[in-house]
Amino acid sequence: MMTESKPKLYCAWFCPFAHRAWISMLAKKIDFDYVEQDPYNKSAEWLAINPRGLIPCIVHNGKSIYESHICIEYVDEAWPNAPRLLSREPYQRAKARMWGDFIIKKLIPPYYKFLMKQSREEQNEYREIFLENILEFSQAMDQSGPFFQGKELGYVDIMFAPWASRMYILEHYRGFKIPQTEEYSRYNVWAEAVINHPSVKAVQANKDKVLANARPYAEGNAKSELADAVRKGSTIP
Ligand SMILES: N[C@@H](CCC(=O)N[C@@H](CS)C(=O)NCC(=O)O)C(=O)O
Repeated sequence: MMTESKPKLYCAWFCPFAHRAWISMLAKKIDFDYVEQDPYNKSAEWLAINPRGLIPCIVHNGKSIYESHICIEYVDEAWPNAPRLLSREPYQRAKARMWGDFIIKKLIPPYYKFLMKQSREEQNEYREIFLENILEFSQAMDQSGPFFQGKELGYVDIMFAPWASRMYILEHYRGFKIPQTEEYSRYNVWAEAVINHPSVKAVQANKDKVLANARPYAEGNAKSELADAVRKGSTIP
C-alpha cells in the first residue's frame, strides 16, 4: 500500500481535465491538499513537478502522477477502499478503459472543435459529429444505470463529467443543447445523475466565471496547448 504521505493535487478551478483527478479524490474521500496552480506559467518549479507543464498533477510519496485519466486510475489503485472507480472484473475494467479512450478520441476533440471553429459550416460539422458520438457513447451504457456501468459513479463517468456538467458553455456560445428526445434519453438520465453527484457538484465554479473563462475558446483565440492543437488540427495534448 502506498498511502503513507498526504497527497497534493495541483489543479485549477477552470480546468476540466484537472476536475477528473479532483472528482476522483473527492469520490474516494481521500485526505489531500489542494494547490491552485497556473499551468500557463511554465516556471522551473512547476516543470520540476510536472515536466509536461499541464494540470492535473498529483504528488504522492514524492512522486508525480499526471495525465488526468492516469490520475483517476492511480487514485483508485493507491487507495483501494470503496468506492472502486474501476471494476475488479477484467472485462468491465477493459470496457471502462475502452470507453475512456472513446471519450479522449471521439468526444473531447469534436467538443473543442465545435466550440472553437469560427465558420458556421465547420461548427455545424462538429456539432453533428459530437451529437453522433454522444449517442454512440450512451448506447454503450448499462441499461438500468443511471451511471455508465451501473449504480455507482466510476471511471467512465468521471472521464466525461467535467464536460457534461458544463454543457451550458456550448448552449451559451453555440446555442447547443443535447436533444430532449427519446433517442438521447439514456444520455440525459446519465448526465442528470453525474451532474448531481456530490463529488461532481463540489468542483463546480461560478457559471459566469466559467463562461468568461471559455470566451477566448469560443472566439477562437485562446492561448493554450489545447487551443493551439485545435487550430493546427493536431492531436490535443
Ligand atoms: N492530456 C492532459 C491535458 C491537460 C490540459 O490540457 N490541461 C490544461 C488546463 S485545462 C493545461 O494544463 N494547460 C496548460 C497549457 O496549455 O500550457 C490531461 O488529460 O491531463
